[in-house]
Amino acid sequence: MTYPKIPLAQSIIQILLAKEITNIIISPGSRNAPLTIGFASNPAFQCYSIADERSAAFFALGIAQQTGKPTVLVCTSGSALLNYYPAFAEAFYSQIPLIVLSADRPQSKIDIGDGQTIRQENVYANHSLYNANLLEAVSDENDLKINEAINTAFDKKGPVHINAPFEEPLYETVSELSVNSSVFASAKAIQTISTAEVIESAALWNNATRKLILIGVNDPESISNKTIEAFATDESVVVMTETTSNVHHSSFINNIDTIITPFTTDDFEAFQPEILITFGGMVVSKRIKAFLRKYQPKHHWHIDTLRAYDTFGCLTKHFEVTPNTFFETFLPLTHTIGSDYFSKMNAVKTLRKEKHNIYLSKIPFSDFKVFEKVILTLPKNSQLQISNSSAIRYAQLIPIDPSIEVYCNRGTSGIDGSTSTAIGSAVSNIKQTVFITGDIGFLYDSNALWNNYIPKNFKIILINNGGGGIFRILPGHDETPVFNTFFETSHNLTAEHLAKMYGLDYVVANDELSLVKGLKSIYSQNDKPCILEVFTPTLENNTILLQYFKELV
Ligand SMILES: Cc1ncc(C[n+]2csc(CCOP(=O)(O)OP(=O)(O)O)c2C)c(N)n1
Repeated sequence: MTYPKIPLAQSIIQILLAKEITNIIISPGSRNAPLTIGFASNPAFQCYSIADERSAAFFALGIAQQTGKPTVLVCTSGSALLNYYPAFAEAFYSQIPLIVLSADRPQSKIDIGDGQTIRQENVYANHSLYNANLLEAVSDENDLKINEAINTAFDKKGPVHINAPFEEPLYETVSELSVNSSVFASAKAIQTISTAEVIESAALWNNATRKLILIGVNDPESISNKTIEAFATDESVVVMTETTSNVHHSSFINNIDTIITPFTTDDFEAFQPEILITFGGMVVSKRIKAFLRKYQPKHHWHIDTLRAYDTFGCLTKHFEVTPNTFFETFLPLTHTIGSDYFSKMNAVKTLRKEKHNIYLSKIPFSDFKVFEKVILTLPKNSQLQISNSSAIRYAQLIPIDPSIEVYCNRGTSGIDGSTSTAIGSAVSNIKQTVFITGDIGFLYDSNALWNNYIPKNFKIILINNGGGGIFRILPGHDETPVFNTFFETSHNLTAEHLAKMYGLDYVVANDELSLVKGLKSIYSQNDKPCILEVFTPTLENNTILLQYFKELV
């Protein structure tokens, strides 16, 4: 076996291997040569070469999102590691484990005029769960820091930074290891739930006639069927699921905005919950957030092993266990209470469904129509990756087949890495992956296509509405040159040449007929990844969407 000669590089590689972390994304550089040589020479590691660090980091995020294990990013010194920051922040807020391994010069070479050096230590301090600032010589202290960083990424499900200084020569190798690194297990305590607290909460629950459960970003199949059924059969419980929650039941509300946007003050008052239980990550629906901030529940309990955000300004309890653990303890202590909370909301749901269908059957070709067609024709058991921002919002309005897993970078809601994340996820996932994106997000992250790993069955559905369509939907839209230039960033670009340059199939649709044909065509071939670019009418999309909310009553 070939190993880097530098002992510190050997230590890092050995400890990662001992902890079975094997997905390594390497961006080119010289300072990181000891790490690159070490990882690439060892068949135990699956190494990916991606030149653009911003894209590399989102690609790594996609892999970690699917595997649930930390993915390692390796880069050179200087500005390289700053380009990881968008994905690093996304990983922090989405609770996805990432390990950034940045090569550095020794501290004595920083800020003395040496080339390609910046202050790398603690550079992600605001969003990093652990910063291992290593010293050049191998030591127990270094080993401890490396172990701590990796254990933290696992236990706290988020990004960590290991900064490793290397002095030249960087490319020398040896055939025997010269270090014997120490590996420490995590000291993670098993989380338990206070029985007294659960009994107290169950008593409140049993007397409440209006209980709302709101589920944000969640891994597929993570909530037990028993819990789902218990919610579904309680007439005092309304469950609202976001598309990214990956939780399904026919009695749950999976189109929050469709239900509550037309609400009057009376409707909101009647819907105000006494108890709100939330679990899962970020919530997309702005309207539910605005509602719960204004009509606050008396009790808001969040269930998550790690974090609880006070999103609505009324958080009263954080149960630091998994939802399944919580409900397994909690539900046996509860009983039902007479209530019309569910039936009233269910009547609204039935009405909205009817109006939704009428509206969609009469609208012309537009973003909304395209989302309906695209979502309804997604292959069963596939994985859907969606970009920000109007894409995920449209997707929340259309029912998605429960066999389809849905993901979106909602940690920071950035448009800067959705394509790279989708490709990373597709690489480490055997399911058919479909990625729906807007044009600005797609063009922003076009370097996502610059790698050799895009699976042949990867499909991009690019909805090109000539700019940032979201800004036409948000309040503040005014058809002025300032709006077109600085908000919408209006353009006439297409993906045709990018598709050609990167060897992807390219199909165009610009009306309903060509869309249906295009969708059929992309799903019928799997010998090349492809882009279906759908052109929609810029000036009509927002009017059609905004009118929808008016016709739901
Ligand atoms: C990195 C980053 N920069 C800017 C934004 C603000 N932003 C949100 S959506 C959006 C435009 C997205 O346009 P497009 O991808 O075409 O999608 P559409 O809204 O048309 O569906 C922008 C610039 C962001 N979310 N992330």
